[in-house]
Amino acid sequence: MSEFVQPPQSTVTNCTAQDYEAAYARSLSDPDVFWLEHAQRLDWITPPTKGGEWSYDPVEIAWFADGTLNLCHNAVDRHLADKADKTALIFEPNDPDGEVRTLTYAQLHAEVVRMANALKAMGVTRGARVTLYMPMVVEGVVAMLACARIGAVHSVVFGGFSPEALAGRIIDCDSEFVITADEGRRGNKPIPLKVSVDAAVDEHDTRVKGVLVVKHTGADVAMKDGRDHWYADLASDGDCPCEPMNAEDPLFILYTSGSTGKPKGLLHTTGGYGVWTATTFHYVFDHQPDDIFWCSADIGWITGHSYVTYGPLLNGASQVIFEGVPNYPDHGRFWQVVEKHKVSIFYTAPTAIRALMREGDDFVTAHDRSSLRLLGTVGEPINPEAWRWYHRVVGEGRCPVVDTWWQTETGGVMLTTLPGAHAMKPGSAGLPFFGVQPQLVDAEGQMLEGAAEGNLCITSSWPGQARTIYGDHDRFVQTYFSTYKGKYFTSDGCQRDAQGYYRITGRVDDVINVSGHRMGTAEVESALVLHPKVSEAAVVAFPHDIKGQGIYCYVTLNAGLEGSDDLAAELRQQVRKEIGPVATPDRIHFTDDLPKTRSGKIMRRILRKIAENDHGSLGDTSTLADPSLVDRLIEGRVDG
Ligand code: 6R9
Repeated sequence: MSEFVQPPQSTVTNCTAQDYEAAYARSLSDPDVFWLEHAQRLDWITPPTKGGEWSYDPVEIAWFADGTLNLCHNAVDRHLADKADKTALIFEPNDPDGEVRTLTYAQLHAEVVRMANALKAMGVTRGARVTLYMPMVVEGVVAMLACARIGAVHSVVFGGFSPEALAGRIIDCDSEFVITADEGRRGNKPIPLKVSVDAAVDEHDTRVKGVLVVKHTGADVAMKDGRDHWYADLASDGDCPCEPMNAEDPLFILYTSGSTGKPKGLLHTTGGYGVWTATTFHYVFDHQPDDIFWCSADIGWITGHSYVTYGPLLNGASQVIFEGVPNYPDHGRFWQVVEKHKVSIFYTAPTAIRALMREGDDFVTAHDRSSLRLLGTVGEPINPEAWRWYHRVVGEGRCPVVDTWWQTETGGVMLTTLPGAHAMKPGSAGLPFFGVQPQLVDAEGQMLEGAAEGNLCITSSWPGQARTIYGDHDRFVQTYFSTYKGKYFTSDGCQRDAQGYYRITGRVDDVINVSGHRMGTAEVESALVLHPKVSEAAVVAFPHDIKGQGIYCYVTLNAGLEGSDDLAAELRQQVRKEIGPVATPDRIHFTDDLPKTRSGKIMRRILRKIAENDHGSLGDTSTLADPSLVDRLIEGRVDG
């Protein structure tokens, strides 16, 4: 059987294989002309005449620097001419019996103006940083757009972060304003957002002087006189023009949950980010006017910024905003929402796919998915097993799957197949998007040619690239441009096959070296989860007397199953079969769950420490979704 899965013959597509070849070649040979053309996807006040002006040594990056525009105008006002009555947002609440709220572009415009006026009434001015700590509701997207409208810089902090984490992010960018809600809802848990904002602001040395509170659940919350305002009290309908912004004016700051040190506030600017998200959305999701798009990411992450707020709305798309979680009230919730709103393009994370896969097919097949035509994944490597399930069961084998590799730092998709153009290879993200020049290098920075495995760098700039770390350009230079001088280093390991497809093997800090053989942890994990009883696996290194490093595997099983010595032996055999004896796991640790950040990323740092029997220095576990899991893991540690 070929490794490649052919896409279905499609009658409509934004990009054929020939189109891709020609456009990609031109994007490299003539990047300025190419991107100035694509810049025309946006409405400019002053159209740019300059393309990229950048250097990686020293690090200075600008795109379209003589252009002026406003991204809120582009996401909202611009569509009033021909799409005023088109649906922009369909809000699906946490509770399936709750009230669906649909906004046309005209209604979205009215709401954004009300929010922008409320921000002005609170004292927010052009250039001010505004921290958002919101549930996944319409007002979250509206607040981001309202900031963009008046030239304020939004910094969205995921609603699952603790008050401490929120305070750190408020202080780092010296934000004086917070937008929040009384409460959020996720599954059967209320999320006390306003209480957390109070804790962050009252117990830390912030300069916050205004807190705007959206009434969502109606929970009783304390309001501090002079500082806290109900959104409804400050909102007003009067005209609020879009502020003309330079292309290089800041649009937002977004903190990445750093594996080391304090979180980094990546800064994205207006023009380049707008062009990148508009263009990638159009091609990667093959967007057509009648599509109903749904990206399940929270606006607290870059995926929510680029493919909930900006990409879809810049393209005049109709999309679902979902407040809830995949397993409430049951594991069929995603597919029930797909059926209810006739979703045609669905974009989610591999961790969600694996979690739902383990619950069996019935939750999927109970719902009509005939509206779906395209599926996507993002956030971590997807193992071929989960890819195939997503493709075969969720997409009925009809829907192309785009496995999109990118980062907070890249602003939008960088590696993917295009749905109408390319065969797919389960487990491989695929090919570079227009203008992206990937390069694989070895540890010494030597460029590798052809089919190879190495560290993934990008050698030239692209419009959506982060410009700096807010307030710390040196750290930006150090983190991304100093390992390999003159190149952007992604910190991801990567393989390129003979067809030029890129497959991310995981962060390079996760590479295991067993007896001199390098192995991607994702590779071993992928082998483990091929076993029909395994739901998820996370593999880390531990010091090994003979081999240098040994392989320690944390394994979760499908619902209702228990680990045993026999099963451990089967799993070892499975890995030997898939990869080879060199990859044979040394230790298999059955666990009921894996430690994850609230965005669903497995926290390998913690798993490594436990595997190394070094629990004294577990570091910060406050971003864990379930902090009590750590003690259970330490107790269950497998030794010898
Ligand atoms: C968009 C987003 C970035 C890191 C990145 C990589 C991993 C993301 C991936 C993927 C394999 C994919 N990653 N997409 N790995 N295949 N399709 O997730 O941004 O939160 O900054 O994470 O996620 O390791 O370096 P961010």
